[in-house]
Amino acid sequence: MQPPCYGPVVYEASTGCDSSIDQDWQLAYLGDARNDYYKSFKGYGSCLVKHWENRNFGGTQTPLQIQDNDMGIMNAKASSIAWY
Ligand SMILES: [Ca+2]
Repeated sequence: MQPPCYGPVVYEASTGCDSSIDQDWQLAYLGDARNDYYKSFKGYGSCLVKHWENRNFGGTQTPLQIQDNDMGIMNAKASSIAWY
């Protein structure tokens, strides 16, 4: 059972992403309230976003995306995330 989660969440870093395709930020676990929860996302700060099915960047992963209004096989499954 997950705690309730209301509306969108924004993960904020001290700077946006740079112009090279390397990893700028990462989060090994989305947290109990966001784990296996959301079905869409949008990247900000010039960041491309990758999601993983499991914590610590394990399992199925998505390609780099700016946003996705329907995460398909990753709907309500993402557990870790990185920004490029
Ligand atoms: Ca998961």
